[in-house]
Amino acid sequence: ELQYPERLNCAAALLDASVARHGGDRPCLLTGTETWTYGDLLRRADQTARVLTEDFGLVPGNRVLLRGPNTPWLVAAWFAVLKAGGVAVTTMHLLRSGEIGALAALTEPDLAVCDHRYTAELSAAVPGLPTLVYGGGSGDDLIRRSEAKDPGFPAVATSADDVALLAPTSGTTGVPKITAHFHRDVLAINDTYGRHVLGARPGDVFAGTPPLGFTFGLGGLVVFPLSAGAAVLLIEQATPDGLADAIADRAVTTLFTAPTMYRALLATGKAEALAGLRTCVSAGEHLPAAVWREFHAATGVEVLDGIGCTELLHIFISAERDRIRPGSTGRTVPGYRAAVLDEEGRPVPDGEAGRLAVRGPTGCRYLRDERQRGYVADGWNITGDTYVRDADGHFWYQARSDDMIVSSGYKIAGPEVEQALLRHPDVLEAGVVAAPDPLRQSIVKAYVVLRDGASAGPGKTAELQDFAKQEIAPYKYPRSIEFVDSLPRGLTGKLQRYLLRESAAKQV
Ligand code: 3UK
Repeated sequence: ELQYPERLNCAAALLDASVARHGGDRPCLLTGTETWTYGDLLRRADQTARVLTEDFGLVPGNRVLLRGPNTPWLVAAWFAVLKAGGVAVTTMHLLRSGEIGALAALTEPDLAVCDHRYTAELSAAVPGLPTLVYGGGSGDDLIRRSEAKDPGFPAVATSADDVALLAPTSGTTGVPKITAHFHRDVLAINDTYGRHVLGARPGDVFAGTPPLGFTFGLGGLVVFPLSAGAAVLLIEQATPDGLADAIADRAVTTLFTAPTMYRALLATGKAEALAGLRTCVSAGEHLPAAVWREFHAATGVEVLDGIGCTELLHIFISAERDRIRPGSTGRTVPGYRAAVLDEEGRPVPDGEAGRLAVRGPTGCRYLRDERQRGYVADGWNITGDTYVRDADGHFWYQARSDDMIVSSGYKIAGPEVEQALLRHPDVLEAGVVAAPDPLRQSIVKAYVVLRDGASAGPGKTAELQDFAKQEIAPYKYPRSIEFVDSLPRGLTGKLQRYLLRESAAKQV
C-alpha cells in the first residue's frame, strides 16, 4: 500500500521538491535550441500560475484545457495549473475542432492554455473560452504576462484525492471517455513503475514520441524524469531519422515510444546512433518478439515492453531488466495485481486465455459515463485485452477482447495473424479483423500494405495465404486479403481495427 499525506499537491511534490533536493541548476527541459534548468521551469511555472490566478481568475477546482505539441511552455503550464489547484484537461494537439468540441462538452473547461499554432481549431470548437496563448514570439501573451510577475507561487494545499487530471481516451468505438486521476495517482505511477521498473537516475536524458496529451507521454516525458532529477529532450514532431540523430547527438539514455517507431528506427539503418540507450520502453500496443529480437540484435538494447492504459494512468504489467521473455508483456509491476478471468469473472488456469483484470493504486474513474460499469467490476479494471498468464507469472498478449475472431467455432486473434503476415518479406503492415461470412459466421480478413517493389494481385494473395498457413495453425489463415496503401491509425499510432471491421462488414 502506498501512503501519501492527506494534503498533497503532485506538482509541488514533483517540481518544488526536486529543486529543493537537487538545486535548480540541473538541466531539465531540452529542445533543439533551448535548455531550461529545473530552476527555470519552477520560476516559469510559478509565474504562469500567477497569470492564471491573477489575470484569468483561476480558482482551485477550475478546469484548464491544455493544447499544444511537446514544448517546455506546455510543461510549465501543466505545473502551473496543478500548483494553482486547477485540473489539467490534457488533449492531443492534432485533434480537429469536432473532436475538441466533443471533449470540451464532456470536460467543461473554465479556460484554456494553448500553443499559438493551435488556437484556430480551439476557438472554432469552443467559442468564447478564455484562452492564454503562448509561443507567438514577441507578441507572446504568456511570456509577456509572466515576465511581469514575481517569481514564487505557493502551491495550493490540495488533498491527495483531489482530481488533478482529466485525460480523454478514444476507446474502441471512437466515442471519447474522460478518465479522472487524483494528485496521488500522479505520484503512484512513479512509486510503482518508475521506481521498480524504470530506475531512472539524475544523469539520464529522456526522449520520446508520445504527446503529453497521452498519459504514456505525460508519465514517460514529465513525471518519471522529473521525479529522478533527470533531463528530457522534448521533440515536437519526431521522424525516425531525426529521432535517431537526436538520440546520438543529445546522449539520450531513456527512450519512450511505441513498437512502430522501434521498427522504423531499425529501418533508418542508424543502429550505432542507438547504442548509448540504457532503457527503451515500448507501450501502446503489443511489441512482437520479432521486433524485440531485431532491435536487440542491431543495438544490443533490450526493449522493455509494458502495457498501460489511460484508465490506469500508466504501465501496470511490464518486462523487467535481465529477465525478459521476448513476445511477453512481462509481469505485474509491484503495487499492482493482475488476473486473467473468464466471461463470468472467474480466474482461468495458467496457460488459458481470458480477460485481463487489474487492480492497484490507480484505477478507472470515468467522468459521467455508463461505460464505468463495463470497465470496473468488483474493484478490478477490465482492460478489454485477452491475455494468457504462464506458470511463472509472465503475461502474454493475445488480442483486444473485442478483436477475437470466431470462425467455424475456432477462436482466432487478429494480431496473431498480423504478426504471421509481417514475417513475410513483402509485407510492411497488416491489419486483421473478422469479416461476416454466411458459412463460417466470420472469416479472417487481412488488410495488407506491401513494401515498395512488391506487387499486389491474385498470385500475391495465394502466396501470403500459403505463407500464413506455414507460420500459424492453418485454420487461422486469412481467407480474404485486401491490399491497401495504408492502415487507419489513431494519433497514438494504434491501429484502428474498428474501422477495418466496419469496412469488412460493408463489403459482404
Ligand atoms: C493496448 C497494449 C499490448 C491495450 C498507454 C502506456 O496505450 C496506452 O493507453 P490507451 O488508453 O490504450 C490502452 C490499450 O492499449 N496496449 C497498450 N500497451 C500495450 N497492448 N501490449 C502492450 N504493451 O489494448 C490497452 O488496453 O491508449 C500505454 C502508458 C499509458 C497509456 N495510456
